[in-house]
Amino acid sequence: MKRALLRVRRTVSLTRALAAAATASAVAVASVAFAGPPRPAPGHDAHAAHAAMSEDDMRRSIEAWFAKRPELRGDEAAAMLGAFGDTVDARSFDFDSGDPTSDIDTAHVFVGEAVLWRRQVGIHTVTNGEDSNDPNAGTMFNANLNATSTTFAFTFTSPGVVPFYCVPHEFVPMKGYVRVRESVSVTPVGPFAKRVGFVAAPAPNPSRSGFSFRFALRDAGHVRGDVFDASGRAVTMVLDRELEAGSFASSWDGRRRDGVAAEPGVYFIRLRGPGFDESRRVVVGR
Ligand SMILES: [Cu+2]
Repeated sequence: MKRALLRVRRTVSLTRALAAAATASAVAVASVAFAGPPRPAPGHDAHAAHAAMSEDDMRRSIEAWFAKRPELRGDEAAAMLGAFGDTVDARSFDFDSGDPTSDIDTAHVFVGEAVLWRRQVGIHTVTNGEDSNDPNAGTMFNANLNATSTTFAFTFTSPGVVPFYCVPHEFVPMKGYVRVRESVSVTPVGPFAKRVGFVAAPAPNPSRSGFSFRFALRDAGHVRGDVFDASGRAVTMVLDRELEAGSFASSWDGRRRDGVAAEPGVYFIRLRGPGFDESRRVVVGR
């Protein structure tokens, strides 16, 4: 959310705020029919409506919600042990996953990865669903985010788009999406070769449409493949799983974590497993 909006919000009169509340409700009800990202944010007057909502009002709306749908924190303990595919910050009136162009952000993970929500300020919930009219609201996860519960993590196990929102701020709207993609497949192609790690360089190279490569494990273990750009920034993850000893084929489709094609340029595919940690240079062509 743009900072300027917060400033505007503080100057709006109560009368205007109440009018905006009515508009915001209408917008929220109308929007139920349109599932899936990305959608333009409704009128920013909705923020004004929430200037009129006291902290007690918010607490009451959260309590009423949890009386209807119990808190559901999911497999947080397990998620805490792993790396997070993406993080979402809960700010005053929005969820921010780092997209500066939109008030309604999308977090990106692969199947098996967790999203970590972090409370920056305020009292919120992290509730799955488009809004409280969604029959599935709060059935997958439904967690408090406040001064005592400052983080929430959830591991996504199937591909798709999962909407989420904040109960006391649903009409702002304070919401977002998690897009869950299948990680690139790994295919066993034979017994262990002469060496571990890369056994066939990424090809074709350069390429505009992705790179295939082969690797081998002498011992069973965890293999992680990541793609970095020339300046060392992580671009995406290509594999992250337990494998038996043997030879395998895998690939990078030339896309970033968010599914957008990587810019032309130099990248490195880094492969880490039992007894190896090596990188191969690839060029995404124009
Ligand atoms: Cu909120």
